[in-house]
Amino acid sequence: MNQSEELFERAKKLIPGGVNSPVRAFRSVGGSPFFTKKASGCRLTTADDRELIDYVCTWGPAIHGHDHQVIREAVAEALAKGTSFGTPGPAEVEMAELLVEIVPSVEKVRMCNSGTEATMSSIRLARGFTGRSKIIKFAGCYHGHVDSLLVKAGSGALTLGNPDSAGIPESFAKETIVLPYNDLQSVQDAFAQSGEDIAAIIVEPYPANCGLILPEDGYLEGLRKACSDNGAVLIFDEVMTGFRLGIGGVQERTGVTPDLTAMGKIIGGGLPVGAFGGKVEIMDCLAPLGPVYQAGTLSGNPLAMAAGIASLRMLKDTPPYERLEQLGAMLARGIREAAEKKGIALQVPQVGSMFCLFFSESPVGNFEQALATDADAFKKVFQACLANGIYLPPSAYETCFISAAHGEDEISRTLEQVRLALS
Ligand code: HOZ
Repeated sequence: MNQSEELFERAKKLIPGGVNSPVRAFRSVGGSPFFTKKASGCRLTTADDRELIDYVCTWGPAIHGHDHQVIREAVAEALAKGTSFGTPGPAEVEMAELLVEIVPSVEKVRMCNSGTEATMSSIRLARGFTGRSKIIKFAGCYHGHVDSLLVKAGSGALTLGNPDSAGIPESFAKETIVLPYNDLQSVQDAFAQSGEDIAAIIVEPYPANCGLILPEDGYLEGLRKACSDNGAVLIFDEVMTGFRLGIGGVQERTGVTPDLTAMGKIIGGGLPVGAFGGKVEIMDCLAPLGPVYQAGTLSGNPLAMAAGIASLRMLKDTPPYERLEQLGAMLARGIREAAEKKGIALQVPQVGSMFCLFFSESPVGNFEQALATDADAFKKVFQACLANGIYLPPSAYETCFISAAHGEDEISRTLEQVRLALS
């Protein structure tokens, strides 16, 4: 037994499934997960001293690569002043100023501790603001493990075949209208039927927890119009896409402005963080100004703020996006060409530093089509790559990420291994 296997055996005795987040258990790709003892740049070092080129990037946050010196130094400086105050601190103001400056739709913002808290608080706020109860979400979109949003959800829920989690009372799920992504007619029909009750649409503007799905032309604009026409709040969950697909996320890329935005991952620079923000008249419904309650002992934590501010400042001062787009396109093109040569039906949707592998004859535009792709073929490629030093996400329904620490050498090495794995 190697070190990782030994650790996993110990973990399984004490932690359900041996992991603190289900996809990490490798259930859908087989085998036993490796344990990481350190990470630097675009590489992970396993407990068994294997080096892996990392395409998970801690599920998105590590856009600068792991253990970036600037972030490390910012955290060290903050650490010397205390780890948590339970009072407002200056870094929270700086973070708010940065987020309002960067994210087009954000006029006011509240910090929290995870993407799940950000989406959970966003829908509560939308309900409090509108006085309505129903939420529209889209099949395959994942908004963290919030009760009413774990319906036809992507990510680990989908990976493990439980897109509708147990433990959620039917009465909660009833408040969630689940519609197919990329189908505007169904949104219009839902508003025609229950418009008076619909508080919000919540959407990952580019769904990235069901593989990577891109919106058809006019789709996001159509969601915007449907909300505006019906007095509902449009919530973009940009936990994955924010600060990654351009500094202002999908809303900057597409010019479609939501009313509220859920954020996370990159804004913590690798520490636990979330935030939600948007229009002043909605945000001012939050306590202590308004009646919608939301709170957190560690919200605005000084270490997380320091890491996040350092991360955002680097993105502003030396934007990596053009280079990430080039690397992403190079990798996606290379994988497509390799599959074509071998006569393998493979779709590689890519935008900027995000991409995924869908083993399918035709492009994937929604949850049903993602489910119909060949997850076994992904499993084989995943295992072959892992055996040869390349770590792809351990699920056919997660998205791969590239960081600014990846270079052409790593991309070429990855292509070489993917070519060999595609057989
Ligand atoms: N739900 C996360 C990916 N979309 C997985 C988080 C983790 O396992 O760390």
